[in-house]
Amino acid sequence: MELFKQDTTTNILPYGGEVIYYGKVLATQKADNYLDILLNTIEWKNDEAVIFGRHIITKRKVAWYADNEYSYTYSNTTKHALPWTKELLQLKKLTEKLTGHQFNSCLLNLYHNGDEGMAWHSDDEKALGKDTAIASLSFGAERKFALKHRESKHKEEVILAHGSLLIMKGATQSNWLHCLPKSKKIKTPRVNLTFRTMVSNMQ
Ligand SMILES: O=C(O)CCC(=O)C(=O)O
Repeated sequence: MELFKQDTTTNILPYGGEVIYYGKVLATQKADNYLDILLNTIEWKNDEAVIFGRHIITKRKVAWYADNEYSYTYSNTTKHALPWTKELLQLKKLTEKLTGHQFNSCLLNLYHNGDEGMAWHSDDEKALGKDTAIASLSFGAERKFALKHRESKHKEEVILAHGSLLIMKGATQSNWLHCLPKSKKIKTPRVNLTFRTMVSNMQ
């Protein structure tokens, strides 16, 4: 597999966590091929959440794959993991090789266009353990990814390219929120894979 060599040592956070953006780790043609396969083979479903007693169904679609048939609860709804597809396993191995971290699950997001995004949050559910590493592979439309410190409100931004890799680790989830802002300019889809390590609440 063709890989791009990047300087992987630069932390884009000034303090309180570690976020490394590797840039493009897959050649464009390879990334195009994965995007096509992911759009067509993943069991995409609209995401659901119960917020202040209201049942919300997002336009953004999600899917959840893992080593075992884990169940995972966030936003007061429970998701059940599907077994890895061939391509997801290939991408998990690539991510593990480049980051040096191991993962046992992947939450995927499909944003059909820039009308869909993700609000400020941190991935601090109990099932993920405290401050575990989360690696994010991006395919399709380039989108801005923003981080905001919980106390100082300091912000950092990075544009996530097609075929790129980013990792959040250290105390990032404890100290920083992240989001994917909406943008009227984006007319094409983006698929994001976040590789995670579940440590509890698995059934
Ligand atoms: O799509 C992205 O890059 C962000 C995804 C995200 O924030 C998450 O899955 O927690």
